[in-house]
Amino acid sequence: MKITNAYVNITSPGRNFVTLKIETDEGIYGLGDGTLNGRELAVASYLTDHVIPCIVGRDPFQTEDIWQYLYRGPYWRRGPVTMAAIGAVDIALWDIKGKALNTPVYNLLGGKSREGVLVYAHANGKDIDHALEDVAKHKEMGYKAIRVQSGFAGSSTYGVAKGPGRYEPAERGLPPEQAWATEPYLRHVPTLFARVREMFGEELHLLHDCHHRLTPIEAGRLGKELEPFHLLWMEDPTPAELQEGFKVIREHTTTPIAVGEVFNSIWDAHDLIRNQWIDYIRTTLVHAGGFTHLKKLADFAELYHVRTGCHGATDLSPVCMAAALHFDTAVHNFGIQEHMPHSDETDAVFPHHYTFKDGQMFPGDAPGLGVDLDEELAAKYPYQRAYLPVNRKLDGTLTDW
Ligand code: CS2
Ligand code: MG
Repeated sequence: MKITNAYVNITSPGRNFVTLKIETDEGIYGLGDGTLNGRELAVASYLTDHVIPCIVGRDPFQTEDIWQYLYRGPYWRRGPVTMAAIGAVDIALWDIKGKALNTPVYNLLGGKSREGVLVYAHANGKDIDHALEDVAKHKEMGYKAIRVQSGFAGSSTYGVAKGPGRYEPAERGLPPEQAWATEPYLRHVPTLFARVREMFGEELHLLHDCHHRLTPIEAGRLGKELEPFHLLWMEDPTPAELQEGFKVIREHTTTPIAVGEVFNSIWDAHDLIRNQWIDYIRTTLVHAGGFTHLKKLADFAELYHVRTGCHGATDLSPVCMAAALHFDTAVHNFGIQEHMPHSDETDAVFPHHYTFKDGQMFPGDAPGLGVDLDEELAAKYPYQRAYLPVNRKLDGTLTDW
C-alpha cells in the first residue's frame, strides 16, 4: 500500500479544527487531528508545506519509521506545532491500518483492557450555588466524575462560562485580557469543594483544574486544604517547565496531581514520572505525536504507577476524541478521560461511532477510528481567527492564563 495524496482541511463549526486526510492507492483514507488552539494555521502550513511532500509514496503501515522520519529527520525536534503535525499524520496512519485490516484501532494497540472508558465532565457556575446546580445536572446525565470550577469575588478565573452556554476558552478576534488574583482563589476553592461534598456525598469523583496559575508552594497549600474532600486530581497546579517544582507540591500534600495537557513529548514528563511527583499524565494524542509516541509515554508512566488522563477539551476535534477512546480502551494504566462534548454543528461535520452511557464512553467497533469528515458541510464553516485569553495580575503584570 502507498500514500498517494494528503491534504489539510480547516473548518470552524463554532470553533476551529485542523484535519489531515491521507489517501492511499487502495482507496482507503485516514483522518488525523492537527488542531492547536489559537495556532491552527501554523500546523496547517507545517503539514502542507513541509510534511505532506515527504510522506507521499511511503507505505502507511510503517508508522514507526514514518514517525522517526518526521521527528528526527528535520533536525529541529519537539514543540507544539511540530508535534501536532506529526500527531495528525500518525493518527491518520493508524486509522488507515485499522481500515485496511478491518479492525478497530484499539485491537492494534493491545486489544480491549476494559469495556468502557470512565470520563469526567465539566461543571461550572458564576458562583458556588450555580456550580452546584451544574454538578447536579451532570450527575443526572450519568457522569460519575465531574470537574468543578466556579467564579468568586475579586478575580476572574479559569473554566467558568460567560453566559448560559457551555464553557469555551477560545474567543474570536484578538486575545482578550483577564485579571487574576491568587489569594481570593486560594480561599475560595476549599469552600467550593466543602459545599460539593456536603451536597453530593463521597461517591462522586471530583476534579479541579488550577490551570497553571499557582507557585509550587501555593499549590502545596491548596492541595493540603483540599485533602478532606478526596479529589481524584488537582490539575496543572503550577507551570511544568520546572519539573522539580512538583517535588515541592508532593512534599506538602497527598491530593493527587495531574499535568501534561500542554506537553508534547515524553521528555516534558520524564522527571515528573520517574520521581513519582505526579499521578496522572494528561498529554493527548494530537499534541504529542499520535499513538506511536503516546503509547511509549503511557508505558513509561506505567512503571511508576502514573495513570493516563488524556486532555479532551473541545479544541481537540472529534477525530482526536475517537482516537483517545481507542487508546484509553487499550492501555493498561488508563485512569480517566476528559469529555467536553462538542457542539451539534461540530458533531455533524465529524460523524462518529463513539458513544456515551452511564458515565463511560465507548469507541465503537467500526474499522479504524470510526470517525469521518463531511467535507461539504465543513466548507460551510470557514476558518475564523480566534485566541485563548491572556492573564494579568491586578497590577498589570502578565501571568499564566
Ligand atoms: C483545559 C483546556 O480541558 C482542560 O483541562 O485546561 O480547556 C484548555 O484550557 C484548552 O484546551 C486550551 O486550548
Ligand atoms: Mg486543563
